[in-house]
Amino acid sequence: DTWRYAFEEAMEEVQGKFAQKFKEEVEANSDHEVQLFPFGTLGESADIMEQAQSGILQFVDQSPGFTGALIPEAQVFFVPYLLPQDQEQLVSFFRNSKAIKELFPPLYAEQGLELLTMFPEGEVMMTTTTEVKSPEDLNEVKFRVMTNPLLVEGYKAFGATPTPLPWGEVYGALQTGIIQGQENPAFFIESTKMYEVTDYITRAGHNNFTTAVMANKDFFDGLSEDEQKVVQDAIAASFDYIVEYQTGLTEKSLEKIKEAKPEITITELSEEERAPFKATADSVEQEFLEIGGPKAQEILDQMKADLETATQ
Ligand code: 6CS
Repeated sequence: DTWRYAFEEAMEEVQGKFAQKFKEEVEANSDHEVQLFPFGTLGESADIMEQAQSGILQFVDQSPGFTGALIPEAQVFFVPYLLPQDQEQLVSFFRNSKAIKELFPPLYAEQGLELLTMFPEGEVMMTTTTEVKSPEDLNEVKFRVMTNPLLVEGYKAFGATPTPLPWGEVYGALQTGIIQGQENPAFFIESTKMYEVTDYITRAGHNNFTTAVMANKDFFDGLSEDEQKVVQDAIAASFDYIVEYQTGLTEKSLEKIKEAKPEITITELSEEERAPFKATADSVEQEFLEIGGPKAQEILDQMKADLETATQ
């Protein structure tokens, strides 16, 4: 039979590449077909999540940036400067994290979801209509964030006026001046042409974009052990593939942006310039413990232990 899989990005963006690999693996190793639904074909991220929870979809890719509203603990990925910048350390964290492999799955299960994997999509950068070198520069900036309460708190701490919006509204909101900034990895800024409606790209090194792939839990529980293994093997192969696919992608994407818009200003903040942004991390972490649900402390502690192991 046919399994339906929706994601938050276009077919040739990172989530789409992951999904295409998953489809290829499942179809090579079983009699099942996988039908892919890229961004926009079934609605916004919140829509595809509802469809996956209700069983209309068998698989969904939704980022904690949106899931944080549903599973408060998933907001942990928005404590700034928590994840390492180093790609190898980052991947090692995602491969081995006990928080991801053991603590998060029961929280997703409560929402009718089988958490299959989480993976990184690249360093998050701010794109704005005015230059950002310090939190003061964000003072008058209405800054679009994903619909995640902790991300709102994080950008408040950065000095901005956070404006949570679904993805589909972001280009238009920048074009009309409703907002003056947003954040995303370089590949996404390039493919969605965010550089057309903003003039500055700022690398504060505050986060890496995390996403998650899930199955509807009743569907997954109803599969035979062999079928579950086909799914899990396909996920593992897609994880390896997507890590490899992203080698050099950030720099390549920034080059393409410069070609398309030579007048764009791309700034990597110095350690000194990053300091006031980094100084917000403790207060945002405190906020996470308050709004991050009953398991917030346990998740945070385990994440930190996992990160310690990954960065040794
Ligand atoms: O900012 C967003 O909403 C989107 N960013 C990425 C990199 N993927 C999907 C998400 O919807």
